[in-house]
Amino acid sequence: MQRFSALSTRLAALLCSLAGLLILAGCSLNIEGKQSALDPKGPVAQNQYDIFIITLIVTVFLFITVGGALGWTMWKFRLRKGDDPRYIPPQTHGHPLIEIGLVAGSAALLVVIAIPTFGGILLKKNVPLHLVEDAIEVNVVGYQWWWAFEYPEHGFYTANEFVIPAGRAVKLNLRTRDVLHSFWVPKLAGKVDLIAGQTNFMWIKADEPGYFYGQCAEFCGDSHAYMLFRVIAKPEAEYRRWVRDQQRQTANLNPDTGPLYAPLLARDQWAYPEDKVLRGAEVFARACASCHSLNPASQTNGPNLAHFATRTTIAAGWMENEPDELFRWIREPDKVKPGNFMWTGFLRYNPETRTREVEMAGLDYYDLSDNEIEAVVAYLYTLR
Ligand code: HEC
Ligand SMILES: [Cu+2]
Repeated sequence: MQRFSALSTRLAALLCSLAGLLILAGCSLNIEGKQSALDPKGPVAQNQYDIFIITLIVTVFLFITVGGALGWTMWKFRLRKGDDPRYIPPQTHGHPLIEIGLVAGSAALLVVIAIPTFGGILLKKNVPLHLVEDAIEVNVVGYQWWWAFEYPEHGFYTANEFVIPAGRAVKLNLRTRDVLHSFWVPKLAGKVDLIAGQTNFMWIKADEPGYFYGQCAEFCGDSHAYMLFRVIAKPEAEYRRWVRDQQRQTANLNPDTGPLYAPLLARDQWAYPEDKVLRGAEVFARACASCHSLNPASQTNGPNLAHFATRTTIAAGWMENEPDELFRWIREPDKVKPGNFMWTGFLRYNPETRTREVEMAGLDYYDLSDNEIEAVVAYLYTLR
């Protein structure tokens, strides 16, 4: 019995330290890390950081006073040689001054936390007056497992990355097309959920130009962990140029005036041979256009690809936008992001046959050859 309990104590200690190590492995000591909320780069994130610090100070104060009092009492009233172990010192239970003091003290500490917290909630929901005039507006729509961004004032859509002018407030209207998601760019602001049937608001502002990493922060199905996005803050002039560029058409969308989806980029700027690019346009029309719009002004079931070549990432921030990665993504999107609708297509439940029928076929159905995929990669890089 003795040996068994010694062994089990050791085992428990080992398991605890392993668990502790695992937990620590999830932490980063790099305060400037890509998704660190401890490195605020805008007023909303700064405000939330300040609230965090106030809460931290209050709780550390509580820890030290309560823990200190406990430790001091244990030390002072410890059992000494010659003490009678049955002796019970006089009790203070029911001492009104101490009890009222403790209740009032705790309440006061809660108020210290509550005031800046309520202030922070109000701040986050409404762009402050001095920033309202210059603010831009972006509609954010969450899909399983990617993001659409619409610029309603300029009439175009983009996906998974959006550009904002540094120094100006950006009002975000958050909606979802399917399940709950949560919009989170740690360096610019805390999380706000995207909830079906309603629009939530928040605003962000990047003080300086920068490249900010975002992430869906509400479990939303198979590929939730791969539902990333980027916010790119640019100086005013570059932002304006970007907006102008994004409004431009990049492919010939009119079947009457030319071959379907012929690229509009000048031929001498194509990075691939002509026959490959034109074959790619055909593949796109056949296997991709049902889900992807090449018109910057319209949004369909998949990410808008009108300016795909100007983006830095693929697959909602999960891969770099470069040819090998793009090839792999089109060849096996289900391996990159499990459950992905680009592979499975969109199904619809038919109540009559009581089965799920294919409403829009995915790449699993099209079974593209490597040649066709290379061609469509060549074509996609003309969409600038
Ligand atoms: C059944 C609909 C569907 C079809 C068909 C389809 N896609 Fe997609 N595509 C999607 C969806 C949905 C996503 C978003 C996937 C994700 O990140 O979760 C996507 C993502 C992408 C992306 C990444 C975009 C980004 O910004 O992250 C590219 C590039 C792409 N598709 C290219 C293609 C090409 C090329 C074809 C044709 C060969 C094609 N897709 C066919 C639905 C489709
Ligand atoms: Cu999500």
